[in-house]
Amino acid sequence: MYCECCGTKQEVTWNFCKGCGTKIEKQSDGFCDGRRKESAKAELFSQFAAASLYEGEEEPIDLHDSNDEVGHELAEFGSDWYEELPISEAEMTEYERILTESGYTELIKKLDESNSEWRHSSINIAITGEAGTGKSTLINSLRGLKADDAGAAKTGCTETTTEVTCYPHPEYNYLKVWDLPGVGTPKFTREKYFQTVDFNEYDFLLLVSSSRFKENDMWLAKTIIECRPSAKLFFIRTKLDNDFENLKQERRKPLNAGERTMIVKKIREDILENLRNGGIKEPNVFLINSHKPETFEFNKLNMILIETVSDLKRDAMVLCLASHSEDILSKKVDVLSKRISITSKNAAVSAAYSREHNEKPALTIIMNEARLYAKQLGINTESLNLVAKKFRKDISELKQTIHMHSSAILASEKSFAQYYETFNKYRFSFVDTLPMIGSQRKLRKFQHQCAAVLKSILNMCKSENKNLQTQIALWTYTDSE
Ligand SMILES: Nc1nc2c(ncn2[C@@H]2O[C@H](COP(=O)(O)OP(=O)(O)OP(=O)(O)O)[C@@H](O)[C@H]2O)c(=O)[nH]1
Ligand SMILES: [Mg+2]
Repeated sequence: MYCECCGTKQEVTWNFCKGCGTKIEKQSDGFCDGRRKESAKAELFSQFAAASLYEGEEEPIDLHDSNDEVGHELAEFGSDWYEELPISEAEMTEYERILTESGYTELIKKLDESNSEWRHSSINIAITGEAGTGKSTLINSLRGLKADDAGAAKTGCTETTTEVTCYPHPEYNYLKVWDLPGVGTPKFTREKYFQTVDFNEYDFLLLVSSSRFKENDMWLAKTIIECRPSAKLFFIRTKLDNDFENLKQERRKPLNAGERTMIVKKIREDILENLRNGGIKEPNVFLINSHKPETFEFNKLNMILIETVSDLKRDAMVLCLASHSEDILSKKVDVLSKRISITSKNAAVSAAYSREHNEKPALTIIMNEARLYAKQLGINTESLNLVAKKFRKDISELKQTIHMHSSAILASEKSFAQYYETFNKYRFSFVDTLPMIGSQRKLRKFQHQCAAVLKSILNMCKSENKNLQTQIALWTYTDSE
């Protein structure tokens, strides 16, 4: 029998709780009042509690980043760096229903869905402009591709776009970039343009030019602004690097930083004047080199896409953009950190309901999440291989230079499980034997442990990315010498 108030196990003959002094209402089934209702669910969690997770000495010690002390109430198991999501009674009932009706695999699928909603967003970006202005190259850059990558849009003077073509992101296919022929091509005359193209279907429209915008561009922009004032229309001036190359050829002395800034300013003013003269009052202009998205205003363009996309699609937008800049990286880290709460909750639930009553399914969930971190922050093996190849370096040398640990941890389930185990600082105590409180405590400790592992790997990936960026900058500088 257990005290309803503090959960302490009672002697059958006692009328008062030996822990807190509350009067014990004796029940025929041996549970005090509050406990009986929960006994079925407690049984499920007790099975999980029996798993080998928290075996060990009697003396409890804290988890990483935790102020917890065994003996405190469960309410104090909170955390200052992630929101510990409670598992409500309604959720537990729902989990049990799915488990009974459809089985464990379905339950895992449902948990996964709750954390993958962003993948169901749909983000459509339309790119239009005259032939040869750099539409296809921009489409590739927005998807993090080069022209010779699989699935890249064909580029070059002989590959003129004649049809509306959709280019989904190679991995996050909810991002679709649409190649639209410019106005004035035989199939896309002004008269026919809006019969073929419905701008309501797109989240953004990027109007591209590699010099000044032409009459047809202005007509298109004005018509869109008139029909749909809320449209997110951006003017993209490509091939800025060509302007600099031309200037370089014309001069004897190289341009200094001040002169370069002045030139960008002048080109911007010229484009703004060009658009205003065409009747566009407040144009949003970005000057870019699509071959090198880390230069000029490509980052600004990415950031405006993130900021102006609807709230529901923002996280999805952040995760599908290539990490060309510190701004995007920091947005990515924010989105990934936000996911720690739900991921650790799902991991804990998946372990609690697994047939073997162990943490293996949870380890899979958090390892997949940790691998997503490495990928998003550009330090997975695939990304590092590209960097190593570009700078003609050996991949293992590169890993050493950036003090890389994450790749070894994420290499296999075994290595990940070992790392995970180093976060298991919890030691078994007698409170853990209590049917409800004990199993709930362990569930929450487990949730906390998963979150601590995820946080640690995210920080690790972040710092490895920083080291990588420094190294890339160094190699780029050395190469240009
Ligand atoms: N230097 C430089 N070249 C670029 C840039 N953007 C595109 N190009 C080059 O310009 C040429 C045409 O680019 P595309 O992306 O094929 O142009 P497009 O607008 O898709 O052309 P069409 O499909 O024919 O209308 C290619 O050789 C690209 O490599 C840029 O920002 N800088
Ligand atoms: Mg093209």
